[in-house]
Amino acid sequence: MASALIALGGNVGDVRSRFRSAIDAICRQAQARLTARSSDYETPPWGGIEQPAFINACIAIETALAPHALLATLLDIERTFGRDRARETRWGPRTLDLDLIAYDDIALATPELTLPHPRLFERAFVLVPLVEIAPDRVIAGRSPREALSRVSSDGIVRLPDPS
Ligand code: A4P
Ligand code: MG
Repeated sequence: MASALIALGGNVGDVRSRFRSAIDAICRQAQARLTARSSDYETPPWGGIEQPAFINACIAIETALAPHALLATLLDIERTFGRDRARETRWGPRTLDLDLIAYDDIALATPELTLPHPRLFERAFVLVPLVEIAPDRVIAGRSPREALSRVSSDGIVRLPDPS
């Protein structure tokens, strides 16, 4: 089994309940066991496009799938939950975004998949939930805790757990 970190994001519709269903789908379809789940966070939109706030979270799983198969499963689940890449703009609004942040210690750069995720260390909306579940995991020689200390997390709010 391999250990993978996945970032979840979305800003259209009921994102928090979609996260719950998507995490169930990941465990089923990726032959995976959930080993950690962060809180949900409300985060200001990143990327310079005016749009509603996002909800972001991170999970850790143990999976039997290889990296490309895991990515294909994540893209499939995005589609199941209403994502239509043909209609969206880069960094614009979306129902569900699933990014593979890290997979064991594997580093690779193929047209479909780059590991670790190339924009991870610039994004407080990924690092804040990641610090909650894996503060000291070494990813490309850095830890989420150290990386977060170098970016602004202004405006990021931890949401209470749903009752
Ligand atoms: N791809 C390559 N490597 C990976 C990887 N490690 N994980 C490829 C996932 N996908 C990977 O994905 C485009 C392609 O990247 C995939 O088909 C896959 O083959 P995408 O999700 O459509 O990415 P994108 O929108 O073109 O770019 P990027 O940088 O991944 O954007 P995001 O992460 O999708 O950004 N602000 C806040 N606060 N919170 C957010 O969640 N999200 C976005 C969207 C913008 N602003 C945000 C947020
Ligand atoms: Mg993505």
